[in-house]
Amino acid sequence: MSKDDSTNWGHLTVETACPLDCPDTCSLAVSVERGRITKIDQSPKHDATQGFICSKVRRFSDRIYGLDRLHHPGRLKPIGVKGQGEFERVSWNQALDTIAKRMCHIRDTFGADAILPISYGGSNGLLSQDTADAQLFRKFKTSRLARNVCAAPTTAVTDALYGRMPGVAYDDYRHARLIVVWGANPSTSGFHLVPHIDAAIDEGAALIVIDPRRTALAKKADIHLAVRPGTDVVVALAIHRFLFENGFADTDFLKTHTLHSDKLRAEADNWPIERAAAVADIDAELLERAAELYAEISPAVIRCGWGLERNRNGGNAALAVLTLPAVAGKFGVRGGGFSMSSSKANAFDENSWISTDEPDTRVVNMNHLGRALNEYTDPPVKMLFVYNCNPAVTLPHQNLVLEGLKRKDLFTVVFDQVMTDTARWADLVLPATTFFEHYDIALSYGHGNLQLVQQVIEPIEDARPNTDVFSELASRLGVDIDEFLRTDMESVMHVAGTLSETVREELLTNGITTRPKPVQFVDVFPRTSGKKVDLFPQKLDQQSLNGLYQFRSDKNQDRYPLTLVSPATDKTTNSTLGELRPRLARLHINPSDAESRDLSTGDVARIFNDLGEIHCAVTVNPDLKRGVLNLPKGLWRRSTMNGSTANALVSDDLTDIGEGACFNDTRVQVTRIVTAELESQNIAIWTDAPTRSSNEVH
Ligand SMILES: Nc1nc2c(c(=O)[nH]1)N[C@H]1C(S)=C(S)[C@@H](COP(=O)(O)OP(=O)(O)OC[C@H]3O[C@@H](n4cnc5c(=O)[nH]c(N)nc54)[C@H](O)[C@@H]3O)O[C@H]1N2
Ligand SMILES: Nc1nc2c(c(=O)[nH]1)N[C@H]1C(S)=C(S)[C@@H](COP(=O)(O)OP(=O)(O)OC[C@H]3O[C@@H](n4cnc5c(=O)[nH]c(N)nc54)[C@H](O)[C@@H]3O)O[C@H]1N2
Ligand SMILES: [Mo]
Repeated sequence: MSKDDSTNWGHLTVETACPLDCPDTCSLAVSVERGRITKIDQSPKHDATQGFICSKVRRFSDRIYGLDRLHHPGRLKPIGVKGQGEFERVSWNQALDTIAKRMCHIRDTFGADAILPISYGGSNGLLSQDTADAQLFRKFKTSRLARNVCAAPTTAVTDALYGRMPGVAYDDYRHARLIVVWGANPSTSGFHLVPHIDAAIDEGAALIVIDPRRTALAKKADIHLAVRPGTDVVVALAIHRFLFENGFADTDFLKTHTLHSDKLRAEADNWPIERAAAVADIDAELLERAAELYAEISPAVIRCGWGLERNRNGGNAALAVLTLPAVAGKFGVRGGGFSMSSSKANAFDENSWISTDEPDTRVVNMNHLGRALNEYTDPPVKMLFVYNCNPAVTLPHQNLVLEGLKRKDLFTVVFDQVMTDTARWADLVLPATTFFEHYDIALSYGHGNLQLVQQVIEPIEDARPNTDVFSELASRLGVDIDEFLRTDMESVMHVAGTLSETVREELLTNGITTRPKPVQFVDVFPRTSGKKVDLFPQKLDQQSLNGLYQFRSDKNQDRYPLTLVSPATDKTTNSTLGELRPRLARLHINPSDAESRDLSTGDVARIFNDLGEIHCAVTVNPDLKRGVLNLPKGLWRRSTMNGSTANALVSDDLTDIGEGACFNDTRVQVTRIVTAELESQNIAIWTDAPTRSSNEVH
C-alpha cells in the first residue's frame, strides 16, 4: 500500500506487524474505515501469533486518537513553568529552526558534546532509530549514549559465550522434557511462548521456575525456586557443582566444544547446595531436586529472561545460567539448549547502514542520566534531545533525573507520540507518528524473524516519522544525510537491500520472513573463535567488577530490609500505553511483611530509602516472596499518589558486567500512612502527581 492511496475513504484491511518492545512481534490485520482505524486484530500470516494478540495492542487506537496524543509541535509558553506541560503551538518550521539555532549556539559556546541525544527502543522498530538520527548526531559530534538500560549484561555475556548463536525456537519448547524459566515472565512479557510450554507440560514435560514471585507459570511448575533477587549466580553455580561432582558433566562436549571448564568448576566448588540455598533463601532439598532434574532429563531448555540481570550480580548470574547447557551437554537435540534474545542472530549486521563512523566524543551511560544532567561539567549538558524514550519515569534515580530536567539553563526537546512525563519538562515538544502511521521493519528478538511494518493510516495531524524529522533538522544544520535514509520508506527499502536476496524477496513479497527453528550445535554454532564456548572468557573477566562467577552481597540489607522489584506487566510496554491506565498502582507485599508493619490491603503506604519515597496503596499478596515487594515498571507519575515511580528508589549503581541498570536491587522500607478505612472515606491525600494537561498543543 502506498502512502497516497485510498486510505482516506472506504473500508480496507491492512496487514502490518507490531514492533513494540516484546519478543513476539505479532502480525496484525488492521481494519480501516474512512481513514480511521476501527479494529486491530491478529493476522494469520504469522503462525507464532497462534490466533491471538495482546489486549494492549488491540486497544492501541486509544493511544492514536487519545487525549494525550501530541498533535502539533509546541514550545514552552513565555510565562510557562517547566514541568507543567504548558505549551503553545508552533509550526514545524519554527520548531526545527529553533532547535537548529540552539544546537549551533551550544556547539559554538560549549562544544557539540554539550548536546546529549537520548533514545531507546521507542516503538522498537528496527529503523525508527539509527538511521538519519544517528548520522545527524554523529556528524554533528554530539555526546554519545551508551544504551545500557536493558539487556546490557545479558548481551555482553551471550556474545562472549556464544557469539550470535540463535536460541531455541519457541515452537521447539514442545520437544523439551524439561523447561527451566529463569528470571522471565512470559505470561506477561512475551505470552506466545506460554502455549508451547503448556503443550510440553501436557505431554509430560517438567517445569522449573526461578523467580522471587509466584508467577502464573510458577503456579504450574513442578519446582518453584523463589530466590532472593540478585542471588541467581550462586544458585546456578550450585547446579554446576552438582553436575561436576555427580558425573553429570558432559566431558565429551566440554572437551570438543568448550574452553576453561576447569576454571568454572573451581568457582562452582565454592557453592555446595546448602550454602547457595542459604544465600538465596530457598529450600536446599528443592534446589537439589532441581539440579537432579536438570542433570537427568533431556531435552532440557532454559528460557533465560532479563529479570535476573537487573542487579549488582546480574552479569555473573547470566554467565552462570547460560553456561549450564554446555556443562550438562544439553545441546544437539531439538528442544535442548537455551533461549535468550534472538535479535542478534540475524544474518545482517544491525546498524551497518549508518555510513558515518562514531565520533570520539563523550559517552554517557543512559543509566547515569541524572548524574550527567546535574554533575557533568566538561562540558555541562546544555541540550537534551529525547526521542523513543521516557527517561523521567523509566531510568534509575528518578529524583536526580527530574532535578536535572528542572534546570532552567537546559534546553530539552522531546519528540514523542504523547505528552509523556518527560515531554512535560520540555522546552520544545515534537509530535511523532505511531507504527500505524509510518513504515518500518520489525525484528523479533523472540522468534527472530523480520516483518514489514506498513503504514496503515495517514499521520495524525502534524505527527511525523523520526527519519523525516532528523533529515530535515540535518539539512538546516548543513549536515548531509544519505539519500536512502531520509524517509521511513526509503530506509526500509535500503535496509531490505542489504539482506540476502531470498530474505529480501520474502520480506517484500510476503511481509514476513521464514521463522528459523535451528537446533543448537546441529544447525547453528557459536559465532566465536573456533566455534568454541569459552566458559571463562577473558574479555568478560577484564570487564567484570569482581571477577567471573562471583557473588557480591548487599551492603544495604541491614538498613533497608526489603527488596523492591519492578518487572513488566501486561498493562503497558515499558511506559508506552501507561497513559491509558487511569487506576492508581498498587504495591504488592507478602502477608508476613505486611503483618509486621500493620499493613492491610487498601492501606496507603510510604515506601522509602535514601533516594526518595513513593506513596501508594498496598495489596497483600502471598505470591510474593517474603522480603520482596513489587511495584511494576512502566508507571506514569500520575499512577502513584506522590508522582514517584519505582525508579525514585532505584539507585544508579551499575551491574557487575555490562554496566546495566540495577532495577531489582532496590533496598527499601515500608510504613503505613493511611488505613484502608480512612482511604475509603476519601480523606484528601497530598498529590504531586501530574494530572492530564489539556492545551492547544495536543
Ligand atoms: N507486556 C509487556 N511485555 C514486555 C515488556 C513490558 O513492559 N510489558 N517489556 C519488554 C522488555 S523491554 C523486556 S526487557 C522484556 C523483559 O521481560 P522479562 O525477561 O520477563 O523481564 P522482567 O519482566 O523484568 O522480569 C521477569 C521476572 O524476573 C523476576 N525477577 C526479578 N528479579 C529477579 C532475580 O534477581 N532473579 C530471578 N530469577 N528473577 C527475578 C521478576 O519477578 C519477573 O517475574 O519484556 C518485554 N516485553
Ligand atoms: N523500575 C524499572 N524501570 C525500568 C525497567 C524495570 O524493569 N524496572 N525496565 C527497563 C527496560 S527493560 C527498558 S527496555 C526501559 C525502556 O524505557 P524507555 O525506553 O523509556 O521506553 P518507553 O517508556 O516505552 O518509552 C518509549 C517512548 O518512545 C515513544 N515512541 C514510540 N515510537 C516512537 C517513534 O517512532 N518516534 C518517537 N520519536 N518516539 C516514539 C513512546 O511513545 C514512548 O513514550 O525501561 C527500563 N525501566
Ligand atoms: Mo527492556
